[in-house]
Amino acid sequence: MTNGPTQTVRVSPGATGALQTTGFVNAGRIVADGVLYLQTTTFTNGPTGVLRGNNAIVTTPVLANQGTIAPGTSPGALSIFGNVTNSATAVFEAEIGGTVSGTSFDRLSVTGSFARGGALKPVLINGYRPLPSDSFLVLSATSLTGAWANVTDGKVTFEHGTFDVIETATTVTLTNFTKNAAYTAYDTWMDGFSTLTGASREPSADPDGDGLTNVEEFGFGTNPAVPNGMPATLRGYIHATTGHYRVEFPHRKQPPGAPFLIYELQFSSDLAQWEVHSAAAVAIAGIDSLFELLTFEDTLAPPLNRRRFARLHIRLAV
Ligand SMILES: [Ca+2]
Ligand SMILES: [Ca+2]
Repeated sequence: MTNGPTQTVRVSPGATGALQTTGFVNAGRIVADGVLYLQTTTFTNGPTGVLRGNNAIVTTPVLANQGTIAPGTSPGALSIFGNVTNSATAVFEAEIGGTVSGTSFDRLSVTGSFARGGALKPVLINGYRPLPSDSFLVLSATSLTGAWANVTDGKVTFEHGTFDVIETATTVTLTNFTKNAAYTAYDTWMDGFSTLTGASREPSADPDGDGLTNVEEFGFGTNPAVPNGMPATLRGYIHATTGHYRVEFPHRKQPPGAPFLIYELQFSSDLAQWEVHSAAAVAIAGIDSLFELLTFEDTLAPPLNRRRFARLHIRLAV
């Protein structure tokens, strides 16, 4: 029996549910906000499967995880009564948005054995950035075996930076957070906008509702708390001499060899197929100490008697 990739099985708070069949493969989402009993001969959380929830999973067979175990429904505490194994594709996702266990950061408690495998994936949420002295006990089990593939020399590197991973025979704790260069630059810029707090500070957020995400505002040098007119940021035209399309936009100056922002320019003739423009800028003009105006030329040769579109993806270099 299978839970399909687009399907969700949810046990509501206060409720009890049971899966009673021979073998069961989860390819979708199982949310244990109540108590879920796995009374199957085998139970596999497949590579696309996600186990979540704020309550408990009681498993009769070994819970074979090939997918994601993510306590809470962002964030929370989940208990597993039974034994868990993790294969190479497995992910243990620990959301961290504060220092309160099971409330503002994730906690998984396993009463049996937990065989580590695959990836340990910390995720910082709601704009929260831990102090180096903060520690987060994200996993406990009666016995811990195995190892995560992405923990090296007692450290895990993830989107925002690095945690030390302190592992005992029964617990896993994340501490000594060190921010990477991209988030250091981004957060320093964001600190200049005191009205933006919590989740409004995230790179993907658009708190002023102007269609530019915060990371795009960072890349263009616009104000993330004040709506902008879009045309000011990306201008296209046909160059009088070369006859090629050109696009120009303000670009934050980067440390040589160590960019903290990635600007990816793409061209299209039909808005369906997009080509990444990999050639260097044909012109660079100074704007101020932080920004320069970059000009790129489309490779499509004249005559240009058809439509042409450009778009720009800006993301942090992590
Ligand atoms: Ca915006
Ligand atoms: Ca804005």
